[in-house]
Amino acid sequence: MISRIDLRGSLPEDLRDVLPRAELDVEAALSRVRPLCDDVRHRGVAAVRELTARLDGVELATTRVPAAALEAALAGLDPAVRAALAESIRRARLVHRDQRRTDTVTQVVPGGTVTERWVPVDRVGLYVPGGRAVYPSSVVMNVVPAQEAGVPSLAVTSPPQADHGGLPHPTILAACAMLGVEEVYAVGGAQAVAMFAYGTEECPPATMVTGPGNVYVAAAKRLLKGRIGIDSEAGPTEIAVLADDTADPAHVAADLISQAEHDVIAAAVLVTPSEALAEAVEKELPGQVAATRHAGRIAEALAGRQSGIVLVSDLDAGLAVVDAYAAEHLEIQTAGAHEVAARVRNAGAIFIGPYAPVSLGDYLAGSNHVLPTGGCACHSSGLSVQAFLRGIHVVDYTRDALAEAAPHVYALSEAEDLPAHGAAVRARFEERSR
Ligand code: HSO
Ligand code: ZN
Repeated sequence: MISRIDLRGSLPEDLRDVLPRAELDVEAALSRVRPLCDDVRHRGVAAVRELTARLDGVELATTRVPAAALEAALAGLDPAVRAALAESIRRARLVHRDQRRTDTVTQVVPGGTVTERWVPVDRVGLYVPGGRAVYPSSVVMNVVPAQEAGVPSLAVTSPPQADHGGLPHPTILAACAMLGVEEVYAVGGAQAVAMFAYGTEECPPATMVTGPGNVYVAAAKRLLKGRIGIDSEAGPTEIAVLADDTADPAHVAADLISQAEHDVIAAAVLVTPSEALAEAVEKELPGQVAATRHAGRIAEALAGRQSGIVLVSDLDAGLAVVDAYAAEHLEIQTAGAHEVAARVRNAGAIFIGPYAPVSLGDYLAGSNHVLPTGGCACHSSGLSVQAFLRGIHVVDYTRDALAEAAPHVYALSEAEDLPAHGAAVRARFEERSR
């Protein structure tokens, strides 16, 4: 059901070559997505409508979801789901509010300051997947940081569902209503990213687009990056669990399964120095998988070459492995889990001990679940307020402070053979001969 990789003994030079990894061939999707984005660029909403009819099988009268549909979705929302979303929003707001930045003023010299001013982007388009992946929780995870960052204009888009009257899934609409998002579009796929990048008659262009999506959404983000800001190209979900003998194999198996549930290409990796735990988890998996609703795709994800149980000689080697893997989600289920977690360098999010499963983070921990995948956690972070802010340096120098810096500017401008740079400063101090 899940393969084993035995790395006991010395670890290979480049660990990343031997570790399982989910792959998403974004390059291959680029050629399919390019003409589609061009079409939206040139023909605007007419192209979006045609593509939606062709790819989603929905004829849109208008791409914008009417306010009445948002209200109706909220009215029809299961009260338990409504309560859960309300609590999810409340906790996420607590965490993301604390991420706000205050401007810092640095006095560099007397009369010379540099202020870092944090300014939210003007307008954000948030992509929420549809189809099989109807995740109102992702609406929360995208909208809350943008709102807490103070983004003044915010639109959500999600693919129209033929079996929901050509609107996005009602739970998505209800989540938007709960978050106070009034501007919602029934557009999915690459055409949604193009709609935000170029704007249409019905949707003003956005400065930035965020949110996970399928390979076509990722390809469109890659293609249009620059024209529009992006968060990241979200790849398939990943969980890594670093565990020892103290971990409960039933919990470890359940957590691996929980993320394998997302997709046949989702990745579930257990890293352990304990052969006994590896065996116990292998024994747990078949029964637990069989008992769950999406057994088919979970079994495929676990058996795929992106998943596996990695045996290591000790916890230090385990830490080296999880750092090289740089998982989107990393659980630490070991003795002294806090100390072990503190040593981790690369992960999108870390879940400590037996009572912090990834699915808590997916919904209700307060942390964000839009996290770097595919090993990007070694250089990127998950979605946060910071993702929607720009730090603008504001330079303020008096005449005296500039005079004091001038000789150094002259020296560097000469060294770089850019004399006009020096001249721009010198001009402030020369008598004008006119
Ligand atoms: N685990 C997914 C997020 C999610 N889980 C949404 C359930 N719903 C990627 O972090
Ligand atoms: Zn999940």
